[in-house]
Amino acid sequence: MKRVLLTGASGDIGGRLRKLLKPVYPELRLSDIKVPPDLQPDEPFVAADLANLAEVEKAVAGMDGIVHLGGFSVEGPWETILQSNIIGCRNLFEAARRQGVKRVIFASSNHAVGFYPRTHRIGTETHVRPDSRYGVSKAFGEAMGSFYADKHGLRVLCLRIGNFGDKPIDKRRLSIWLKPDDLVQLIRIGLEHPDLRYEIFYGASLNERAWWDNSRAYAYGYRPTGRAEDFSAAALAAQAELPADAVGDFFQGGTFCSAEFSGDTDALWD
Ligand code: 15L
Repeated sequence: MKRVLLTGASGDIGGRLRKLLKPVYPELRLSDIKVPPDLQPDEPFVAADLANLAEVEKAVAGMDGIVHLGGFSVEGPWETILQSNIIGCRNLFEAARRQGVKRVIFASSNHAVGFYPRTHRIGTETHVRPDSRYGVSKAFGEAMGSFYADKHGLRVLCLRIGNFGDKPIDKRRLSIWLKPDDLVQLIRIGLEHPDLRYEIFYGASLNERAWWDNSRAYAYGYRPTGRAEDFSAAALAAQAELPADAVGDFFQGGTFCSAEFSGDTDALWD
């Protein structure tokens, strides 16, 4: 796996990841709708609007593998989600098929399953429970990956990313934190493991408070190094400063669940 494309290279995760992936994949190509402000001379860049299939095909041409971070990365208006994450995701997979790409890593999100209560431990074989239009688009991306894997033989890994960063920043993030180095490890499994055809893994580090059964990732050799509990005192102190949120504190997706919530809070189900 030599020629790898990173979409969403100008985003928060993409901006960090491109520097971590470059030593592993020296021919790394970057793409986004806008140029990263600190683009280096040794970083090939192809601008592409994900909603434009012809542009996406140009970005994808000649690549062996794709790490697809591109799209809208939080909740947004339906029209925005539709263009970036539904049409954009379809274009990415279709461009990959047309251009003979072998593998795609799809950046899914914990928000595809955010309406599971925190009392539940879930794996990846249970049905999705999106907590937002954004979460619905991530569930769609997982389905697209499965379809292109079964129908066209593309190898696909979907990563339900928790919260990416140097440390967990509050109580919820103690359960879902993903250390940058651990994301690189997961991506390498997705791009290189010979047995991988279609899988969903959780993008989470070694979190004692995890709500997720990530045994599929472990079966492929994932050995995370980030220990969320090393940061628990600071994360819990930060949590104490946040307002209580009856819905958000009950479900795994946090504020993505409580935003626009108009259900029955007396009947929160378990
Ligand atoms: C996500 O999927 C978002 O992209 C990120 O901004 C965070 O909100 C993260 O989930 C989270 O749940 O903390």
